[in-house]
Amino acid sequence: TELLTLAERMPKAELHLHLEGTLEPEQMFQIAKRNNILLKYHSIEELQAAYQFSNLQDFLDLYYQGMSVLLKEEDFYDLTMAYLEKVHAQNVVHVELFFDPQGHLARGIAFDIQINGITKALTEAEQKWGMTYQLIMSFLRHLSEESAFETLDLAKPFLDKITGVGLDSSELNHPPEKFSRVFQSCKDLGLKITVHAGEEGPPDYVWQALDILNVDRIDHGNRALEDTQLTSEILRRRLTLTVCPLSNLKLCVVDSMASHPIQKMLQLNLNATVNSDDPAYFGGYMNENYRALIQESNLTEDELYRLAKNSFAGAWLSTAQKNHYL
Ligand code: ES4
Ligand code: ZN
Repeated sequence: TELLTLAERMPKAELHLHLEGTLEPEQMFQIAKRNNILLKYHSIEELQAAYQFSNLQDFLDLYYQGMSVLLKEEDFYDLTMAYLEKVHAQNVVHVELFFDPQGHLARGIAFDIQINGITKALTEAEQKWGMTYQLIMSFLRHLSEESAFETLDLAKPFLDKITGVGLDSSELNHPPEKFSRVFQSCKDLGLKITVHAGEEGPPDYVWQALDILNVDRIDHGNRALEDTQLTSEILRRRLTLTVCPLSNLKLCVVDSMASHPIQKMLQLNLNATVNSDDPAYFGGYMNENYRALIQESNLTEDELYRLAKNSFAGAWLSTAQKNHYL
């Protein structure tokens, strides 16, 4: 319980968070109602009962349905602010959040509606609490290279608000190399790169993230541990892994929290961090992720500190801002 208190109180950065994955059932129904959208589920209980996933795709099917209630700038603002309030109360002082513009563009929601609502909440949190942030635009990997390029074009007027780009959605059969040209263009525009790799996909997809996309960070990376040369290369490049314990449990990436590889990652000296991924769907925010790890493993005080330190070290902040936190 001392470790629990330490984990809750220590300042932390969250580096792997999908904004659309913070949509709590209550808020989903509230926004659906004001937008006159009829949900497939008739009650919060009925919706929550569907939150049982055997794999990533099971979850994604619900995730795309859920986000379909988001129509107006105000919806994006309210969603973002609700998340920021929750993690501010958990001593998260820096956030780097993903949004999935293609998930909204497909429904006719313009890029400026999305990004203006999100950015309004982020700047308010900065003014109110001194919270710092970065915004990451993520491409949906089940869609085409052409669609990713179109999305990048739409983002160009807003690049002052976007620090980096990501790659998420269905990993299997959509390897990083599918988007090599898109990420080269992103790099040419000065954007940072992080991609989901090794969540369900094989070590080869993590190799592609490194050698073809030249990523600045890896999201998940669990399966990199299957290849010792790969872990050596991640270590050599000092790349941060944004690990998501409750997500891994819910999506059956791990069999149990006790068998979660994050402690192994730390023992290998990898820069692992704790993150919530899609907290409204996976059973908790930052502190609940730390709690689950502490309760189910023998994580030490030193390891907890390292996890928090790694979160700032891996953040896309200037050296001066990092030193402030470190
Ligand atoms: C995601 Cl957990 C996860 N994996 C891949 N893509 C995603 N999008 C939102 N959550
Ligand atoms: Zn994710």
